[in-house]
Amino acid sequence: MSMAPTAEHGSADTNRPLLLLLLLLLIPSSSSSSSSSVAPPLPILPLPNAFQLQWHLSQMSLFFHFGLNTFTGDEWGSGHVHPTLFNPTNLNATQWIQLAKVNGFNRVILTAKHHDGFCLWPSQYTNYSVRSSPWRHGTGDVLADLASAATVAGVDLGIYLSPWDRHEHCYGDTLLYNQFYLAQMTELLTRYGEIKDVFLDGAKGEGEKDMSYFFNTWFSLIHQLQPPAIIFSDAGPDTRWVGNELGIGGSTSWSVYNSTVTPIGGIYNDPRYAAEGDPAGHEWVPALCDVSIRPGWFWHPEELPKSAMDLLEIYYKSVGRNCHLLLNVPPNPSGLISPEDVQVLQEFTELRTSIFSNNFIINALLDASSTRGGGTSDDSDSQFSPYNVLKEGLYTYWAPEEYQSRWILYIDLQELVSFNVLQLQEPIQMGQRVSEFHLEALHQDGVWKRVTNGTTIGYQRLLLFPKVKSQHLKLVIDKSRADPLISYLGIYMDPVTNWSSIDDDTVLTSHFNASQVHHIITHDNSHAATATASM
Ligand code: FUL
Repeated sequence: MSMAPTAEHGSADTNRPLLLLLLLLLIPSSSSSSSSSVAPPLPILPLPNAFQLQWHLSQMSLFFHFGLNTFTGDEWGSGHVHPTLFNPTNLNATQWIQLAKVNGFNRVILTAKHHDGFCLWPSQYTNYSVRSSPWRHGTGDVLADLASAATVAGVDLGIYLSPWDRHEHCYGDTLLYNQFYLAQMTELLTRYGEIKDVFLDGAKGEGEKDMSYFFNTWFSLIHQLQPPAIIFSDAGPDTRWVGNELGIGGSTSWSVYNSTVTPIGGIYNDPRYAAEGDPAGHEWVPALCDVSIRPGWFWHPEELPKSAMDLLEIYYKSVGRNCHLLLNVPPNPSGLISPEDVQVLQEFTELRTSIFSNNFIINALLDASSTRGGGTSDDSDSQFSPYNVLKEGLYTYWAPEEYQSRWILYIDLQELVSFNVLQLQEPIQMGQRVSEFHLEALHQDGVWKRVTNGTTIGYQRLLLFPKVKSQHLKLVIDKSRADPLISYLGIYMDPVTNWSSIDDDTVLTSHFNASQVHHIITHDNSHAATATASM
């Protein structure tokens, strides 16, 4: 009896090599030491946070300027127009939201309060609001309507709460007004579900009462009440103004930035810095391009929308330059977006779809000067394969081996193709890297010629150039803050846009309305302001 266990042990020992062999056969080959995964490269700081990443991915937002100005023809209301003028007969926020959704805008921002101080929600801190209007006998709430339409459609909601308030009597008293402003902000951020964007502009009329805004207190409270909210201002904290209201980003455009160089109010000292960003910056503060589809921000009967071609040009110069496009489409006095604006947006969408749904590179053969982890050109499944640039999304990308003297992607389109647009994307969750690149094409005379070149890529770069016909292309990264990573590459034909109008460099000067002067409040010194208030 005592021998039995030993005998059993003995037989297990005899079978061990066979068992090991079986085990080895059962373990997936990827976990064998010879082909284990290579870790991704180190991200390079600064990095976007999770909410900024979502914002980048959405690319475009719609802006709705609506309020008493819609009924008076003003752009900057005086703050003394009687609220009874606000009476949209047919307001339908679902129409606004559907328009956004079907045209590829999955975020919207409403002017909850513009400079005239009139509130589109029934604020308990003022009577100057929808509650004092005849609209729905004073029971209406534009923001509530928009919030429920947005929730149903899965569109993200944002608010614009103008710091400058021409109606509120405590405006000018730093302490009282900051308290008032934060009380209104709290209403907006606690009553309407998730708020994804808070838009703060710095406009203030010339000769207006001097006072300080406690920006740091505002930012802290906004992030406390709505952690996902992206706060826009001249200088962040989450996104920055590009410096013009034409929808034009810098042809060099870093999301990397130092907000201390152009603090709120300091943008006019260095508009180029605001547009271009700073590869040596320590913060992630990407640029936003705001522009109106019409000449004014509010709807006026005598004004017409831009054309779809104009919008496409703006798209190349904003979304195509690593910026987010915030396009204003103002509802009319009936409370609807006008048919001519609806038509233009539809044509704009059709243009984008017709150009960008046909990527000529989709069946190309790809190779690279090197691939991280040493994958070969025909190993299209390797983790950092050049073939990753065909897959949408930021998390699949081509990475070269470390310590290389050149970084090149080779593209064989497998047939002669005519094209005039290059699209590039970096996996920005790893930091923004590329600072110089160019594209070459092999011409029929057997000579490689430069097709186009650029500086930054970032979330997305679109370059338009004179039409080229070729089968073989080379994307060469000439300079980069760290090993370059490319997550998407597109080659398209745009038969409608004039490349020279896109190539034209940015208008880097600030854009003023001739009759009004932007005066930006420059101070955010809570202690000083408290002291002033108590004097
Ligand atoms: C500016 C304002 O003065 C305009 O009226 C508009 O709202 C624009 C988006 O911001 O600062």
